Amino acid sequence: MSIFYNQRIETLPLKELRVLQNGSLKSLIANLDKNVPFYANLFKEQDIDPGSIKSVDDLHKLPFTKKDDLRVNYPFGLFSKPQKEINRIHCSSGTTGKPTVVGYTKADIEIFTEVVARSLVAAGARPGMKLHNAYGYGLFTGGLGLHYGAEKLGMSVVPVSGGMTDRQIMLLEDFGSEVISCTPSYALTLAEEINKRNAKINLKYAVLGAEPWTESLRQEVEKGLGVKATNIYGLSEIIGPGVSQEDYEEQNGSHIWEDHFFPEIVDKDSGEPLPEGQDGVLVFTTLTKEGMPLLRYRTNDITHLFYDRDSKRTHVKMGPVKGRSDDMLIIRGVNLFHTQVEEVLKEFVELSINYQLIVTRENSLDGVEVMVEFNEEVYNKVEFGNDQDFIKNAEGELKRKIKDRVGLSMAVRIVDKGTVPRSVGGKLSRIDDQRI
Ligand code: DLL
Repeated sequence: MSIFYNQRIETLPLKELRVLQNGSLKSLIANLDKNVPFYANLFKEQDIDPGSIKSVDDLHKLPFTKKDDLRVNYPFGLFSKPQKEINRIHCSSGTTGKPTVVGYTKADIEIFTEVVARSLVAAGARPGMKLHNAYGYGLFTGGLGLHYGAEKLGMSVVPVSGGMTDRQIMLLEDFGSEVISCTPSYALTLAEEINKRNAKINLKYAVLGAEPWTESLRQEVEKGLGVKATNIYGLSEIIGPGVSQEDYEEQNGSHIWEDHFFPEIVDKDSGEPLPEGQDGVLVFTTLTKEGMPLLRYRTNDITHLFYDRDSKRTHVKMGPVKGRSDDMLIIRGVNLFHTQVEEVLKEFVELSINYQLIVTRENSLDGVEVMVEFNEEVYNKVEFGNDQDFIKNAEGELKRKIKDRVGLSMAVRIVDKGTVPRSVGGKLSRIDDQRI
C-alpha cells in the first residue's frame, strides 16, 4: 500500500492544481448562475458578470456566503439539483433554532468518500486495519463520513458511534482495532477510563477532529492511548470531515484537499484576503460539489494557511483552528480562545488537560475562572483537600503563566478528580458562559 490514497492528485504540482481548480471554478459559477436563484440574484444585484470569473485569483471579487444565508434558505433553497438527484441529507450541529441542512448527490458522496479515504491514509490507516469509529452516526456528518471513507479504503469498520464508554472499551479490547476516530475530548475520556481499568488495547492511530484542540491535548491522548494522533477537519456545509487532514509523520498542519475545496483566509472585520501564514477567517469555495455548492463560504473558524515545501503532498496546509470567531470571548477588551489556555496547560506536568473556563460578569466587569484538575499521579500521591499549600502553589503558578502568555488575569481553581465535565461521546464545550 502506498503512503497515498490518490498519489497523482495528492502530489500534483501546484501549477497543475491551479489549472484543475480554475476549470472547476468556471463550471461552478455557471452552475450557480443557472440553477441557484440565490446566487443568480446576487450576481445581478452586485453587477457581477459570471463570465468574468476565470480563475481562483478572481474569487476575491465575489461576495461571501454566510451561515445566515443557509438559514434564510432553509431547508433546501440552496440546492442546485432537483430533489430526485439528492442522495443524502445531513445537518450541522446547530445549538439553537433550525439546523443547517446540506444535500449530496451521488457524485458528492463519492467525493466525500474519497477525501475521507485520503485523510485516513494520511492519518496512518491502511487497508485491512480495523477502524473503531466513535463519531456520532446520524444527521451529524462525522459517523457516516468516516464510515464510508474507511470502507472504501478497505478497512473493517466498527460503527460504534459516540457514548457508552464501557462498551467502547470492551470492543477496543476484544476487537483490537488499530485506528480510532472520535473527538479529541472523547479520546481523552477514553484514555482516562482505559488507564483506570488497565485495559489492554491495540490502537496505533487516532483521527481526531470536530472541535478545536491543541498540542497539549495531542500529547495527553498520544500518551494515554499509545497512538499517533492527527487532526481531521471539516464542516457539514462544505462536505463534512475530510476537508483537511494532517499527515501522521508530519503532524504540523492539515492538508486541505484543494482539488475540491478552495480555501482563502480573510480578515475577520474587513473581509480582505490575508497573506500566507496570517491568522484570519477560513473561507471555502466548493469547486466540485453538485448538491449544494457554496461560494466563498465563511466558516468563522480562525486559522492560517501555509505551503509546506518539505511535505510529501503539495496541497496547502492549514494550522490548527484556534476557535470560531463567533465563540471568541472578549474579556476586558482582550480576545480569548479557550485553546490559548489549553496551550499553557502543557507546561504543567502535574496538571491534567481536563479544564473548563467559567465566564462571569460582576458589576459589569467580565471575569474568567479556569477550573482544572491535577493528573492521576498527583491524586494518587496527595490526598486532595489535605494539602492546601500544594494546591495553592500550583494555582498561583498557573495563574502567573496564564497572565504571562494570554495577557489576562484569570482566577484558577484546581478541583478534585472527576469534577470537570468530560466528553460523553461528542463535542465538548470548554466554556461555561454564565453571563447569558
Ligand atoms: O464537525 C465535521 C467533522 C466531523 C469534522 C468529524 C471532523 C471530524 P459540523 O458539525 O458542521 O461538522 O461542525 C463544523 O466544527 O466549522 C469547526 O468550528 C469545528 N471543527 C471541525 N473539525 C475541527 C477541527 C463537523 N479539526 C465545525 N479542529 C467547524 C477544530 C473543528 N475545529
